[in-house]
Amino acid sequence: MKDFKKSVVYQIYPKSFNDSNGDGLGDLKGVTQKLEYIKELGVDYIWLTPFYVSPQKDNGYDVADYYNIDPSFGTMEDFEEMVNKANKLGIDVMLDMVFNHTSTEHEWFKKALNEDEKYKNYYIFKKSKDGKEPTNWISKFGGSAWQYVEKFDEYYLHLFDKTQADLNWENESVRKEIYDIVNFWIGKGVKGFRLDVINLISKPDVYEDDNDGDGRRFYTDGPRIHEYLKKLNKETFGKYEDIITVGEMSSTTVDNCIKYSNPNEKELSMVFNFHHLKVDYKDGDKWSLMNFDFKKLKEIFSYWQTEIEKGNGWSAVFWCNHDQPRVVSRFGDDKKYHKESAKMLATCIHMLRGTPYIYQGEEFGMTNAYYDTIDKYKDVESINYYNILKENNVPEEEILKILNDKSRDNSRTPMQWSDEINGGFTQGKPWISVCKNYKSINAQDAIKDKNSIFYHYKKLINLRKEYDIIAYGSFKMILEEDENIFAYVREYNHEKLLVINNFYGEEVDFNLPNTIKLNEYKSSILISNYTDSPAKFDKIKLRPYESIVYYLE
Ligand code: TEU
Repeated sequence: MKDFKKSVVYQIYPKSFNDSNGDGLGDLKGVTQKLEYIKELGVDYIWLTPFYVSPQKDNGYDVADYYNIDPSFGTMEDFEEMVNKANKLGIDVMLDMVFNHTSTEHEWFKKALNEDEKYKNYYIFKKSKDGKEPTNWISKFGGSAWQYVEKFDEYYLHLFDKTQADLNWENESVRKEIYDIVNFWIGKGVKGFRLDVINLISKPDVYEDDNDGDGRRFYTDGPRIHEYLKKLNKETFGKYEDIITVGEMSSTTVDNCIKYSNPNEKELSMVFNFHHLKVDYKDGDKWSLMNFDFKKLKEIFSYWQTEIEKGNGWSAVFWCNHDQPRVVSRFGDDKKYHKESAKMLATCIHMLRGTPYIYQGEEFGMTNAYYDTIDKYKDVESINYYNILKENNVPEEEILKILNDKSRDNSRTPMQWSDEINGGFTQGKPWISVCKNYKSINAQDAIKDKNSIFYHYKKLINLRKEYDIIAYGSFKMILEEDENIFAYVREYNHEKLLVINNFYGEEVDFNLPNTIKLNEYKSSILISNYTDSPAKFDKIKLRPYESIVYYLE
């Protein structure tokens, strides 16, 4: 059985991964064709973002039928073939489950609109208040979180797009439907679940205005969340020893995170939190331009690593996913130090305490999209915010700059397989434009070059299998105040790891603090992004983005 602490997960966004039939959209057969490539990297699981029947208003996070495959992605046979082949290669499949909301095209919602009381009670309909929305809550994609339905003279809640209606988890029938869905997919041989925005499912008893924010404090880690997760666990995946789960918990707290992931609580295996990915939000606003706050990044990592460890919880560790800009463009240098910075960032995240997640293309340093016109963007959130910023009279040029940095489409450009047309993603017209740098940044070149980012990731994945300390060691940050270096020590039994990362494109001196006594240890370099990093570590002149891991025993 796989130990999730020693495992690495590879995330696939099927729509942008590989198109097998030339319609411009990636599909499941396309995934199957590339499984050998994934196997070469050495990961244990693939997580696929939603491919269920969906009108695709939010690229599949608006599910209209949880039991069937959207025809644009293929058929159930294609799915089964993919799982079989993956399993033969030793890779397990993790699915993405969207249970906070359904598409308004889901049969349940259609029945609700048809005045079927049973199904109306699957969703959250409320009367208006003083001729206005029931509360002043804001949707995550901009605008009110309530949509008016004239027929009922009521509003329904949608924390995301207005075509994504929130489910009423208070209703036991809804919960039962969800158990059935999860059990159905377990029956198909699925070994993992990523639960979309799962800490938003428990809504408050009373709906009131939020005078200090957008309403999230009322429903994030809501009143019955732990009860719901315990029940879900018991009725579904908790019955099996070999199924892993990860909850997407955007703004959760450390205490809740521990509860979600401490094995005694029987909720989930681990949690994604996003606090470290908000260090370039000016005053908390994603749609702003700001250089990332490095010290804050270090502080957040250190705090979460230490607290989760104390509480015996477990984290998913990651830089990238389908909602985030590309890490090498965001926290590295995707031009002058493309290789060095991509490798440094990889080492930095893989050496933390937690299960690493790699997002397609990250393993060879795919960059942001750098689209220069608004019509290239496809993402509902990006388009909504483009309009909102326009209404606020922000100049077009600045909006495009903001989107260049922040849009979710930065990670959704087609996978760059080769230097062929469309980066080898499709023979047809891709649903979203390919990033222009595919001729120099692609999987084929990375595979050929033994010194590539790809092989650095491969090595990191192998090291985790070989060295227990990477999975189980404790974490302690050193040089807290340093403005260029993020360094930390991991410790397990008699072993230690000293991890040193220069986060900038300039040379910087590393001086091991006197308080850390490492003299009596025998040391060797486990991994580095320069071929000639020094064997001695008490004083080092670190080169741009240099990253070294010393193993001490
Ligand atoms: O995302 C949840 C979420 O809140 C974000 O990461 C969101 O994309 C970001 O805050 C916007 O700034 C999940 C999915 O990963 C995302 O793709 C879906 O759009 C969303 O849920 C709704 O299902």
